[in-house]
Amino acid sequence: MDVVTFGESMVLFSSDQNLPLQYIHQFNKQMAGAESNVAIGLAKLGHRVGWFSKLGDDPFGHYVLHQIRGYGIDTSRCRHTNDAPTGIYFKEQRTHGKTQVYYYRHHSAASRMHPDELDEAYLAGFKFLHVTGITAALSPDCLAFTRKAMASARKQGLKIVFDPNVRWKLWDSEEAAKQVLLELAGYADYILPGLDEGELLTGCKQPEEIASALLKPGVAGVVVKLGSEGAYYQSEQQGGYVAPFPAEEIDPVGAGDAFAAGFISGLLHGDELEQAVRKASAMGAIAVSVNGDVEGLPNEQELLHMIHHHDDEDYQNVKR
Ligand code: KDG
Repeated sequence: MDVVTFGESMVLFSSDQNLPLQYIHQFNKQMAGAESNVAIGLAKLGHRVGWFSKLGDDPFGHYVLHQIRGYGIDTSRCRHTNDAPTGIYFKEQRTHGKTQVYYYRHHSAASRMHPDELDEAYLAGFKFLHVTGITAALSPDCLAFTRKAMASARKQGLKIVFDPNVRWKLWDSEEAAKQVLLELAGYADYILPGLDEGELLTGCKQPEEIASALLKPGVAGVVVKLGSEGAYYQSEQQGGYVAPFPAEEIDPVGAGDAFAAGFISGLLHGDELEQAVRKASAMGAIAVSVNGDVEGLPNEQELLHMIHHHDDEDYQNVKR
């Protein structure tokens, strides 16, 4: 198997009405979660993926599981519990590109993932582990679970891709987030911060400085996501900027997850870092152009078509 990831997926209620949440009277029901977004992105690109979590033994929990399983993702290690409900959240989109989320996930089923429940032997069947900093912020048990999964994956030879994915509504303080996320980054082979996250972790403002600060021994690559400015990547041997792919920003939520999926897919194909980051950027651009986290994500052929089409149009890869 190729990639395994774990984390909380929730039922998402969004609306076609561009109104403050309190005035919306019609919602669409969807499913979303950063890690399952990555899993779905990778599955759509043809990779063999596993995702697990703890879901409520409730209609929403069963809905989430069926959705993810429907993409051909292995959910065999997912658990249900009667002790807590499946998390939900609401998305308010006042104008295109301006999105607010409201979580109802405190004490949710996923926040009860316990380290004793981790199936370490299952991890051994994968090449990559993808982890986000969201899980660590859900509860002390989830933090312990995340530490154990990363340590175990490292010991068992999986490559670890870590996305800090700071969700301020989940952390008590900047200091708490920084301390935990830096610790988790220490387990990773590849670290994918956004510019703000990089600044939080390192105190540096420039992508080059952020990448250098995070590129400790054992880290194979750091990629700083720069949104509409593209991305900066760095390894021991190489570093450079990848220009953005053009995108009409409709819904930015999920762009980082699509980026991670494109990046890991590139690595699985044996791409050099730069090429993997280009795939990641293309995926991010596709994700923001569609309302919904995963609905617009491409298959392998569509992704390559987008990249080559861009090359044909004299795509300039800005390297410094
Ligand atoms: O990255 C997209 C996620 O933010 C969204 O799917 C919900 O997992 C989510 C979260 O914790 O915010």
